[in-house]
Amino acid sequence: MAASLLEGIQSPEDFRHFNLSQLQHLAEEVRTRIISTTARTGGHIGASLGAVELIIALHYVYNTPEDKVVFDIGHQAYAHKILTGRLHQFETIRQLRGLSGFLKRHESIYDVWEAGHAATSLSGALGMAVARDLRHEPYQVACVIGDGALTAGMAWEAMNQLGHLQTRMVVVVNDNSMSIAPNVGAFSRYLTDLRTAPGYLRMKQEIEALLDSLPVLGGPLRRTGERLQDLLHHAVLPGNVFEELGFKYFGPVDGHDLGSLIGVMRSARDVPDPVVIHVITQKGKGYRPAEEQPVEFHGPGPFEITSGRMIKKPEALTYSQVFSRTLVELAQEREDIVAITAAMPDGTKLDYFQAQFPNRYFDVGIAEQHAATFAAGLAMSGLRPVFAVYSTFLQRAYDQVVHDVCHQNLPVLFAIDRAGLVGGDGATHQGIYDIAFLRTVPHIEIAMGKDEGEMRQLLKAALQRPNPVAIRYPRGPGRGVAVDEPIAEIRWGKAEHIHQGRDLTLLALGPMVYTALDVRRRLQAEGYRVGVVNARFVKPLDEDMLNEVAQQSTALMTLEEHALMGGFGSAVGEWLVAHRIRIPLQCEGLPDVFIDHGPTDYYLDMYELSAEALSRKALQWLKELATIPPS
Ligand SMILES: Cc1ncc(C[n+]2csc(CCOP(=O)(O)OP(=O)(O)O)c2C)c(N)n1
Repeated sequence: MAASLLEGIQSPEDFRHFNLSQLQHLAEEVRTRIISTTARTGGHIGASLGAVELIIALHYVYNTPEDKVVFDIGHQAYAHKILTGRLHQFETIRQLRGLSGFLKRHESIYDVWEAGHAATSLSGALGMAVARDLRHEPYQVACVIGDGALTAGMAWEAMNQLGHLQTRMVVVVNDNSMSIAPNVGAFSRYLTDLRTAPGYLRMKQEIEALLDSLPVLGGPLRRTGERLQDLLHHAVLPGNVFEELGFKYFGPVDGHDLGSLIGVMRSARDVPDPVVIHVITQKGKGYRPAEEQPVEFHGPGPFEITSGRMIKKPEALTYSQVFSRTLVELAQEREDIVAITAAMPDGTKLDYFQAQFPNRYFDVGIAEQHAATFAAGLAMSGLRPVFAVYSTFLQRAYDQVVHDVCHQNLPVLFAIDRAGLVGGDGATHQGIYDIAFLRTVPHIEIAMGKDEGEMRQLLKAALQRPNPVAIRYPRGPGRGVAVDEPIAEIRWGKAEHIHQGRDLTLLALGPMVYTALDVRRRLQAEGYRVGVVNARFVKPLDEDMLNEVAQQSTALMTLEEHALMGGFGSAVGEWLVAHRIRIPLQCEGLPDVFIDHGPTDYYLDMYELSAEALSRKALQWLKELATIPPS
């Protein structure tokens, strides 16, 4: 085994003098490191293995960090982390206080842009390139965007402006024909055509060489000559969307052939106009299990390297699994139910629904905005669309929820997956804002069951409502309650008053109900009489229940795994104020900060939402209340 080149790399400067074979050796070492680390930590291995050569070539050709390389999402950039001084921290990736799974400006000066959501790179990079020009600065700007992210409207909003401004910037399209699942849509098909068109590249080069060889005209005839060249170009070459939009198109180039990549990148770098480099890569490249099962290896947990088997402890069905099974059950009885995902068939488990009802299932690509408005159109025309979407990604479709769904009061069901803390993906993916941003919008109703069984009941009931509804549920396994029985009816808008209590009533949302029951046990042991309400509904609030507990109890405490500001507790507080009900209220939830990656339990503890911390706080508060004379 040759000596390690990787160990000597502190920054890209250290390999800019390498020859091709050294670079290839480096790529292999980086690849091995990604595999051995993610096998232990889990993470975005597939995309990262596919982008190893691409990242080496970028840092080789560009003078980073002076030149800016912007990565879309950032999940594919593990090689970038390893090569920019983070090799020895790499094993901490996605772990508490370790490296983020995405790019972070505080981690490295080479991370010039932070993301987690798709298709922001082009707009961010264009902003940098325009600022550079206005400030007369010399650096180059390149961005890397996947074919999946190019299904997002936002990418095309940026392409539109870039093609118009003709700003100097390089757009690397990292085309592996995969989103998380196989990429979908007409544009994806177009990219496939572009890279597989037989002889297209050769023909293109020959025709361009021919046109270039035409005599250069001088003076007033020059412009006419150029236009004639343009016309001929368009007349004889099959249209290329990028060129039509004003980009110079380089490619397709093999994204695992470092020599070709570097050659093409150098040529592209020296073009003073916007450029697209179309790079063909393979997801999971170099690790057989990830090449063969790209969906499973998009972002797996820990796995066994030799077999590629996932190291998973047997757990209860996940909320997503129960959601999809329930939807199938309901769809068997109701032909009007249709399901939508924005590029997350595996994550939302709608792939199961797809298998049963292929014609009633739509993967719209990474296009949450379109998905919401598409659902509005379906609902307008007699169907019952269910848009299964992670809480964090619904953020992108806010105006569509407000303007198209809620304003027209259409019966769209938003099945909000990953509501609450999400763990390893961290700050950009926490599902802790949706109540706040949905609750203010007229017509929509919002509910969350205490477990997967209640989620089933809420889903069924929601599909009978005449208006938009959001049903939230958390990431990961449910509590293992029975989900095979027929779905029981639930009274819409009604909370479940589990225990009554004179001293304090805990109003809990979602699985926090179980925490509340634990808190109650602890406080009862201290001699307090504590009530527990499973709130279920954030909107409408169960006003009868609120009136009742306000009369029965001395104090109220709300519990939720959501931002405190604007959440369920805020709703309760607003209601009490509006009804001039004077009762001590304490709201428990998440603070006004972005919460990083790390185990959910750790953050629940840190933000005092564990049963232990809540009991401590409640005890303290009850003691304080006892010393305050009644007003
Ligand atoms: C707005 C948004 N929706 C969904 C996702 C979830 N997601 C993460 S990676 C990914 C696929 C991206 O595909 P592509 O851009 O081709 O990159 P690749 O993983 O193939 O390198 C998706 C859908 C996201 N990050 N952002």
